[in-house]
Amino acid sequence: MNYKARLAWLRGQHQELLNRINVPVEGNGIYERYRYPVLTAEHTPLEWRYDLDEGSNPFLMERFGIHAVLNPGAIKWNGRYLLAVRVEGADRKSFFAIAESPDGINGFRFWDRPVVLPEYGEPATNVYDMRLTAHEDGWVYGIFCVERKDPCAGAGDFSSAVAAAGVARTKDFVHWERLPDIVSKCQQRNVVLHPEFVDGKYALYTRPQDGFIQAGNAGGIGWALVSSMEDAVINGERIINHRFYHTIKESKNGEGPHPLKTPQGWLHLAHGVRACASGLRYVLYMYMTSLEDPAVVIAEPAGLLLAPEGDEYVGDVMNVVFSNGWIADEDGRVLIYYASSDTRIHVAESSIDRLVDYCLHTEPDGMRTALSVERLNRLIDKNNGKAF
Ligand code: BGC
Ligand code: BMA
Repeated sequence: MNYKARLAWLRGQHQELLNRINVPVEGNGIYERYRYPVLTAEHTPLEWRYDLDEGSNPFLMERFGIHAVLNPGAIKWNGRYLLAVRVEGADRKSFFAIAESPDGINGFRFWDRPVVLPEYGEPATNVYDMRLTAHEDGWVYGIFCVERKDPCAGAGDFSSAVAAAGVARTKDFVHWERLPDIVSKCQQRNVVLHPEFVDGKYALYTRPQDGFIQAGNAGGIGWALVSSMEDAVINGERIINHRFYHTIKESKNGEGPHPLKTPQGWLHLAHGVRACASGLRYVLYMYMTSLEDPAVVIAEPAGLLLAPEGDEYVGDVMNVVFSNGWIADEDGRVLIYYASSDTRIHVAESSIDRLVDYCLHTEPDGMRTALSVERLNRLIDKNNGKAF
């Protein structure tokens, strides 16, 4: 194809993708997935990927490869649905970019430019997985993972890294004020800011880790109060949602987006990881905490809420679903944004009522097979109109 024909073809393909209307797929009653991803690498603007000057790019080839879009923070902002997307280039570095949709499902479009995030301290090699929180102090905070090479890595070790929680805040999603990284004795990758003050302090969900990959002795979703976000120091955190042998969160777990407040308690979405022959398997699960004390778990349905299905299994990092963004609408609709296999972004729709029902009326894990069979028999008996 010559330059002009190829450009017309590229623009046509891009528009067709951007204008595709999504359709819900009936499912398990807890939520409905939508058939198509809401964002893929191909949704990024052509101006980001191509040099559109025939003189300097006669073959109209990609000059800035974009490989994946994943793990977005999410927020409803002035009636618009915004995602703070992790965009990963062909060079494996990721950065944040805002994508906007009028209804949260269709028509997601990237803003013209990626987020320019000011640096803090030793410049990061990578940043990813931003959680957005509109805090009652009036700022919108983005907390994200900041990854740097481990300064203690031996010669020839190009994998050891140190993960810390970076903090930035904004009022318009264009200008971001970078605050100091959160100081913590452990490595931290999944830190989430609770939207309300607790005892006059900022409350953080944390995920202390012994190393970059291994949860080690630490592990579990932690809870810590800090006096300021301008120099946040975690002095002591306690685990509020534990890992457990032979569950979907045996190896690791971490808070997803910040919890949603409901009259019955706080709804939490998290990821659980277990190891298997094909590597680490990431799934989503839920739990609920008390309104009086968001650090006290009041319900946790057995097992997973959402695992990869069909095409979702395939991608850069197989067998992964991950979520760090959801939006609760004024009418009770909940949009759960999740990425599959670290490659593309999907949405599943539910409601506050349904998720509360799921959490409060789905039985917890008995942690051993015999109790699972008892639980199943209780349900079968109920369905047969019998009681024990
Ligand atoms: C990757 C993340 C991943 C982490 C732990 C990082 O280098 O960018 O996507 O979660 O390693 O495996
Ligand atoms: C991590 C996360 C995500 C990623 C997942 C699977 O630990 O922080 O960035 O989706 O691994 O690779």
